[in-house]
Amino acid sequence: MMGVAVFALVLAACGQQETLSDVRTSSDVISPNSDGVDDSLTINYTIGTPATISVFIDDQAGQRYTLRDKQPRTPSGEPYSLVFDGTVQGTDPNILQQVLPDGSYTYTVEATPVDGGLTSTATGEIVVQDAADQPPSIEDLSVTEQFSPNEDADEDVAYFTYRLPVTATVTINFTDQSNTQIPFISELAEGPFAQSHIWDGSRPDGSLVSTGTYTYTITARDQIGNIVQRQGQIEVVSPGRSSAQVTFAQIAPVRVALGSEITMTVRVKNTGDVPIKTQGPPSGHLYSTDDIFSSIEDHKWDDKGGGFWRVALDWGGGHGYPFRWAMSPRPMEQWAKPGEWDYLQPGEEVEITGRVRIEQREDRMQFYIGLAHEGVGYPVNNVARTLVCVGIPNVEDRCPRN
Ligand SMILES: [Ca+2]
Ligand SMILES: [Ca+2]
Repeated sequence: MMGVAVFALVLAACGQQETLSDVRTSSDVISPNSDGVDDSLTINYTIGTPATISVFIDDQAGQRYTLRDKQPRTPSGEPYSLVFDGTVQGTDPNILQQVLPDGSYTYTVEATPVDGGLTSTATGEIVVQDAADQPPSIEDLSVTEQFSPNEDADEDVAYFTYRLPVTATVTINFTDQSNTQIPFISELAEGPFAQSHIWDGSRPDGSLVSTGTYTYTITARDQIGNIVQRQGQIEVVSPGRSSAQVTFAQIAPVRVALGSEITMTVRVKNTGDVPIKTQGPPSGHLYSTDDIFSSIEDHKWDDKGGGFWRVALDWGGGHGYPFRWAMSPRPMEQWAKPGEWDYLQPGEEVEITGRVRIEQREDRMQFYIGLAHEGVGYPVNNVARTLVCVGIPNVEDRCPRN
């Protein structure tokens, strides 16, 4: 049913165009719940002289919500039409936009002639019912306060965890101290359950942010039109990328008897700008070809993910570098964390030896060296390929001489 407004001021002068006339709504009732029925209405008005218009919604307790604020309008025979979907600017700083709760409301249209005449005002009633006024609040929010994205396997990422009560579209941005915005999560539809995101300190182009304090803003918008946000601070400390190069690599000898050892000698240099974290076993450790790094010493040296580097040796392909050694020349008792891990500092170059006892009954084995950046990949791969002949008499002719 159409609603017709009451005019507080009616210009009676004959022949003069009324500043504001024909104020009416397309319906008396709105049910903003996205069910396709009465989800919005229009507030229509006609302007007869150049004017600025303001439109307000007042609830019964006197709280006023502004829909339009002193916007210029030119006179027109056609009515202006304002679509009202039941949402207004939130009264809480963390609620950017909210659906009005059920109840009776007064709407007001004010038109003030640009030439300074009297303001013309019209009011009417609308009823909000079956409103979906529950905002998509960001609950149980937990955000890492400080992290150091420098690939040393120590607090390298920041975690965002929260819970949404309803399905919502989520955006997360960071702003730095000069107010530059860094997008992180853009318009992601998320369901009503626990959510988590991991930030590694990089911008969308992959470059790392610099040291400093960043403000995060999480915005959640439901399909009805409720929009909430949460903000906080996150501190980035010592960001950097790790990198290392092999400067020398050798595998010897190239002819061995079954049951004897080969030795890998590798010089490796930290060519990045952050310390590299490395774990064992230590330089000099002896493997058997039946071993794998992850299972020796009761799994003590298993891949821990998250950025440890090691010198690695493989043979024949497809084994995923079963033999690995720490990139530290120091005995384990002298490591940064004694017996567990050590650092290779930026610019530091060290020599690592690794030993493997040949117990596979292969006559010829192709060994090669790499650097394993665990959880990331093999930044150095397949270097110093060396054919090692295992002393089985009938292949003597096909093997190189030492
Ligand atoms: Ca509806
Ligand atoms: Ca770190």
